[in-house]
Amino acid sequence: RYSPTPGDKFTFGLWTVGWQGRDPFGDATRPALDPVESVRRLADLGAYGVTFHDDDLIPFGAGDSERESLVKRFRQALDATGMKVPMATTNLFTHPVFKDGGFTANDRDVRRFALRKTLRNIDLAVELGATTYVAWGGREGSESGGAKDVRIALDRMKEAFDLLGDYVTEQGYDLRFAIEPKPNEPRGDILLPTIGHALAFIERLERPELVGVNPETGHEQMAGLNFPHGIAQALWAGKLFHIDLNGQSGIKYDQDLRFGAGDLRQAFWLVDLLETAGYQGPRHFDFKPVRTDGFDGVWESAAGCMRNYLILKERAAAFRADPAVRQALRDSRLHELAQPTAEDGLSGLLADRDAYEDFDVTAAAERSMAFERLDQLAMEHLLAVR
Ligand code: 3MF
Ligand code: MG
Ligand code: MG
Ligand code: MG
Repeated sequence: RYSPTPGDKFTFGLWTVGWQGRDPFGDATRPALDPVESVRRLADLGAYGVTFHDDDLIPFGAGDSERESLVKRFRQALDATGMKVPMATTNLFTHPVFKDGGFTANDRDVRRFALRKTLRNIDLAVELGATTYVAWGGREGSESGGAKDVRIALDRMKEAFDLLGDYVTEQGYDLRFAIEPKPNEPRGDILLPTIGHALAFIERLERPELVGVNPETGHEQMAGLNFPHGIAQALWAGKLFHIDLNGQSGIKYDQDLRFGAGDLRQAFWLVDLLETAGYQGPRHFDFKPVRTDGFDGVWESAAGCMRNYLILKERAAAFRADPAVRQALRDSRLHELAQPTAEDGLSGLLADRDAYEDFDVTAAAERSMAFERLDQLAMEHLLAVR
């Protein structure tokens, strides 16, 4: 029970279990982890695949022969375990050259380098079978008002995604991009800070069909937003290409707790949403095993992410199947929300005296929405007491 299998499509970034515990105030608390070891351990735990930044696999600045042999070893581990690489991404934030950004650095040379670094890793991503390429612009932003002309920076951001879209189209790659929004950290303010900003940006691109979003639980919650609501809008727009699942307790630094920690209620509604909306993509965990723990905690928390997802999936299904919940949903008139407001059209609406002239506003105002009963039932299913 609650044991993951590859069919659950759970994936992990190499940088998650591989995080050594370095933070702004402290050094590493764990030794480096060999990507091959991560692949093996995650396969043993029941994961479907792994994802990586170019630099997670091949150290920044490595020569061609080192690169080749590292990729070969990695590919052998994938073949031996059956693990997949559904997504890859570029590190445009660690090296000091990216201190003012990659695609929107004021320094043009840096922007050209960032694009070339990305294009190079796209080739590898496709070779390894990835169909999604994530772009988190962690350094695209500023700490002060005059340092970035945001309108011009967005022109440069658009230019970058248009070029990337040209490249995959010219190469005939089956690869789509997913922008990962984040409000701040490491920059004071980051461009495309939320799901909504990213969705609006995408529609201005030359090939909007190639670009969607990769929202992360904690990133939206750092902005005080409701993650399931943001995911629902991304689904509604047909743009949920990928997702970063983790845990966050309120508006503070990016905690990257294991999935299920932090805001448990939002985690419940999120799993309910993903499972009922028919989301087919990987359930990707982008978390950091707490730096207080050794490797015991690393593998414990990786297993915990998957286990918690499966527990919540079971709880959400029990909630949906409960006849009392079905009645409560009717009492709360969710079925009415699903009806068009004016299927009779504008003329029908204008001619309908019941809609306005004869409408009993007082009676309608007095009808209870009965939401408290519904939410109590959800809580009791979440706590497994029903
Ligand atoms: C930072 C992140 C990133 C992105 C990663 C994938 C290092 O807060 O979430 O993780 O997820 O770059 O694109
Ligand atoms: Mg993050
Ligand atoms: Mg995070
Ligand atoms: Mg992330």
